[in-house]
Amino acid sequence: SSLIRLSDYRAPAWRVGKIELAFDLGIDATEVTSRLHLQRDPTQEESLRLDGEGLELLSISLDGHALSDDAWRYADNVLEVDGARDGSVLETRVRVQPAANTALEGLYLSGSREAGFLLTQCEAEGFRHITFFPDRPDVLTSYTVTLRADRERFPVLLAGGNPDGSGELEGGRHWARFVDPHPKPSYLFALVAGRLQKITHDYTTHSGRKVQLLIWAEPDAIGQCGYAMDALVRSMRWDEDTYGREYDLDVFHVVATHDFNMGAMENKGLNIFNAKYLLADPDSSTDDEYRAVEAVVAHEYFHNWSGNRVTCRDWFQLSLKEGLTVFREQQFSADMNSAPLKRIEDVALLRRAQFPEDAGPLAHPVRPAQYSEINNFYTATVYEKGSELVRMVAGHLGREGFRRGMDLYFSRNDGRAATLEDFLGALGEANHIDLMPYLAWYAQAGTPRLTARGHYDAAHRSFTLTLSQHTPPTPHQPTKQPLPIPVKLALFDREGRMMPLHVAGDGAEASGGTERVIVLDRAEQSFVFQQVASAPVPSLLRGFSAPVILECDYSPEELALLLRHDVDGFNRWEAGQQLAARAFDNLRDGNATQALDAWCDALAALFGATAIDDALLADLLTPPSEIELAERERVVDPSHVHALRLKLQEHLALRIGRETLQQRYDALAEHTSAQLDALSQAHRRLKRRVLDLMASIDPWHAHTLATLQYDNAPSMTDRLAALAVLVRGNAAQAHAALLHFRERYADNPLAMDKWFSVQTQLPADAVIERVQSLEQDAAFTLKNPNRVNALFGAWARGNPDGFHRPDGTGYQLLATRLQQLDALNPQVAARLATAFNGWQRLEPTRHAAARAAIDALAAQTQLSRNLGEIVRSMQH
Ligand code: DPP
Ligand code: ZN
Repeated sequence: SSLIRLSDYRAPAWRVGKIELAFDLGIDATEVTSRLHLQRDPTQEESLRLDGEGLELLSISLDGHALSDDAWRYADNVLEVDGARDGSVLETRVRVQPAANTALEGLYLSGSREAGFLLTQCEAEGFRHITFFPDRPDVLTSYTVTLRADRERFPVLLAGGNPDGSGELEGGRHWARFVDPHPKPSYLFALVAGRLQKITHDYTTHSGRKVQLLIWAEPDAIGQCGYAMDALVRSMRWDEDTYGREYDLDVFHVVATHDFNMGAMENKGLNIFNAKYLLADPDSSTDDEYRAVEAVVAHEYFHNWSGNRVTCRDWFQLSLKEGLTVFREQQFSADMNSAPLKRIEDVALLRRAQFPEDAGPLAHPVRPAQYSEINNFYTATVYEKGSELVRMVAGHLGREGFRRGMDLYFSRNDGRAATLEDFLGALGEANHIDLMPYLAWYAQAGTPRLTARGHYDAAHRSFTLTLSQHTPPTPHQPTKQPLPIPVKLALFDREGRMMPLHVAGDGAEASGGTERVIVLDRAEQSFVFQQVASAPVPSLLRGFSAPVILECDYSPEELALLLRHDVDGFNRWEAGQQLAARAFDNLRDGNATQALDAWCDALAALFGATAIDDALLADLLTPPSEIELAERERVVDPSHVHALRLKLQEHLALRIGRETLQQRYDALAEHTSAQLDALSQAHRRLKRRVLDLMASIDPWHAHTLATLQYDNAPSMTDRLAALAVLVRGNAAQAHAALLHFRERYADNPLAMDKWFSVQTQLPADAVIERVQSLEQDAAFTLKNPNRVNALFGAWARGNPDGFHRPDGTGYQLLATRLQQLDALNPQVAARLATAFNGWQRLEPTRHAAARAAIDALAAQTQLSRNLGEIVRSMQH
């Protein structure tokens, strides 16, 4: 079959020590000449085999002699060549067609034929769309790249590495050469050519290396790159301070494009960004988008060490670079902003995106055992759960121990293609700890359920905490083993004070603190705490110390106590989330209001408190998302979940009170700055939340306020928040505001994406019709991934009630578009198709409709490997 398996890994029989690449660039046709300096593994017999897809072969020669036709074969995207020896030089010339490349993989055109520019995307397997090569990450090669093009049409020529000369050619053409001193895998190759403008910054590393930083964008966007430059400089300094890692070339280029399948790409010395994660200004970007730019700039920069200097042996190890780099990015963002708010955001994302993935037909381990299409494994599991695994290990080692381990990991694996065993091995060895038990986390899919039961023995003043774990079966993994689960905990007394901890069997010196980590590493285990003066309320999994689902039979009063008193912002939020989920159950079952009352009372009290940060308060006032709430249901009716969540907010708003909400809104509305400081952002965040709550009890009044807020908004954050309230409430004023927005931002693609996506938040009975009319809009195109996600992604993922229509019209519309999209861009189609995830647990009517749509899609014979793999997995 076409399945690729981890267990089949073999070291490459042929390597390429050096490659000389030359491009004669053109929009319709580009010619690529490649000279591969081959190295043969003497222990393997295999003939030379090179990957290549969609290449028009113009010539091929070995060691200076044209190859006769019987000396090479091309089949199934593999070129096999006879007669190569260790030290041979293979030269190929091929032609590719950038403007016809709608898959945005390999060399392609971004923007229009007249004004656009050429660029490449190679991860994971795009390089084989550019030239013949052993396109696998464990082949590390030194690159010399020469670009030749018309000077007027392509004034800027960039490739990874250091500049190594440039000059004029005949006929108005010019050339530029780049040499990368660091051997790298082919997925990190990049070039860019076109009419771009730049901003620059001179940076000096701690050790004194001078680096020129250059951010490039099209002329209309170059004014929005300043924030990214600032974030880049802070990222570079942070990696020096925190991990002792410096940049290693003379130049660092970053380029923005509106046509990109992913968020951004860490190509060596030439990062390429989806404009969404690079451009920012207050008039068109929200606070959340600013933070996303900061995080992604940091993420791609951090890859220079975790990914580029130390790369992956094979794609099964993808989380080696992605999980680690997400973790480093999260640490950076926590240091730059508020650590508890960042943790809340990350855990909320994990629950919204990764837990459902781990619970559905697409569940896979952080290190998958097999795949058909690697691009389908750039998932929340590999990235976000992968980061949680690194966080557990880092927590185990402590700050200094982790740094010691990372130093050893980087130095030992520098210039190598490594594995997760290399990673855990180095971290463990530097600390004389065996971390290999954590490998089980990488191999096992599914989210573990952690059950906690407490028993207080008043006579002995002891508290026994019994923890047990269970991971439900996932596709291809019916049985599960116990995992090491670090549980950070504290005990609170009934006045909300933390109690000193004395664990039975502890050395005396470990006793007495108020917080500690215990590790559950079998199916069930009990931990006894002594000298406990009264029956405690345990605060478990503090900081979300392991990516598990905690089941603990707290009473509503106990959760409310933690919500009021926990000193840790994250855990306070967590107690509120658990309480809100119980409140949701109250509303669903209609037989009790204890949790609902406790949740509303506790939040109403906190609403009046002055000591609490506005941004944290805004998060506390937000119940779990509809997706998270649906995850708790055995059978899901998305309309019911939506209605109950609205009810929950209505109860909360009524409990806080109209007057109180209005006063708070008025006070917050007095701050009208567009500044980005933490306090201003916190004001805007709480203002949005308060307006939402007001809309739940008094829509007419809230729409009046929202219209005013829209008209006077000094920033996109306020403007978009107001617009969202109008659209979600299907307010009469929404129409005029949308018209105004469209006119104002017609020339700004990223703002127009928001115009599309906000409208997908219409109430369920109106939204499909709107999606269909938006598809007809002149500004809509299936060829632009951001636009596709802004419309179809925002609708299918962000409005479950509006997507999961009982009559199946939502499923049919999405399935039809997926098929059209697949013919243009398989990667984007496959990612969008994952919006069907969770369909198996839908109530019978929707279940049947979803099944019919998925089966019809699966029956199509033309599906790409990308979409085909997702749809087939979805069926099982
Ligand atoms: N490697 C990229 C990133 O996650 C994704 N293609 O940074
Ligand atoms: Zn990454």
